[in-house]
Amino acid sequence: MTLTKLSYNILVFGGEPVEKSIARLSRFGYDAVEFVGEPDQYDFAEVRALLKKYGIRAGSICNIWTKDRDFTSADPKVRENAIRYTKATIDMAEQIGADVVIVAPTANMRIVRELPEEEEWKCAVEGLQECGYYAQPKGVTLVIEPWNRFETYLINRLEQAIHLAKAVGLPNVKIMGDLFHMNIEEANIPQAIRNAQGWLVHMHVADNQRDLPGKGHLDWPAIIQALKDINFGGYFVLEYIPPHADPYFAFRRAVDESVYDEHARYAIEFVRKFL
Ligand code: LER
Ligand code: MN
Repeated sequence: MTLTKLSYNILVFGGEPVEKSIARLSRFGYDAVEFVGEPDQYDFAEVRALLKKYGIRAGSICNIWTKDRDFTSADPKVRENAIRYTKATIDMAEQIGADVVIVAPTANMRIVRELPEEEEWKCAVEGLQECGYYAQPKGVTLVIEPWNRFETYLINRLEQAIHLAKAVGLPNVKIMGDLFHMNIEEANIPQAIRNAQGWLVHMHVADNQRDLPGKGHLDWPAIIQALKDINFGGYFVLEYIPPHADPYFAFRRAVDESVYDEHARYAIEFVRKFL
């Protein structure tokens, strides 16, 4: 496991001007930035210039899976929109120099199946294949993110994400783990990480209740050891999300900037103790 890909999802900085987020992460020693998957909200040339100015790189893009962006919706227009949207975020990745885009096969918080199981699976596989092919020449890897059962019914555990990635069958379609979701859905987090060797290339990092690492009861030495054992080399992305039923609420809320500073400082100090 390397220390060269420590990153932070700026979704949690409440939609402040992007320069503030980039400057903050650079100031506290992060290597990369995880951007919000809303291509229309960024000026790519400005982002490139800011990354250069603050000496930090773009790592990944956290796509936002609203109701109208859903690979397995019963509505073909919504399915097409998920593909169109994902391609736009892949373009964004290429434009700002990020090499990872996070994907999910259902809208966030859709917990009821809409299509017959076989058809749904076909839509998920074919939709991700189309996006995966599109991402290949741009040097972008798609990572499937499992969410807990209250945010999706379809892919809740790493092994299910691997099953889907295998069905997609492209070298640039892999999986990620989010420790908050894993704490709810995996029987044994370190074992799930070890079982995902070769597929697990990206992490979202929070404690059991989605607070900063070290503020809850996850077994950090065991988790970090498992990542070291599989030689994890992907982005290790802090994703602190405030306690709210809608995870995207973090993007809409605004708190005093000193709170964001304190979070970013605390998180990197905590993580560095283990690496
Ligand atoms: C995002 O990374 C996430 O973990 C979800 O809960 C919401 O998209
Ligand atoms: Mn996540």
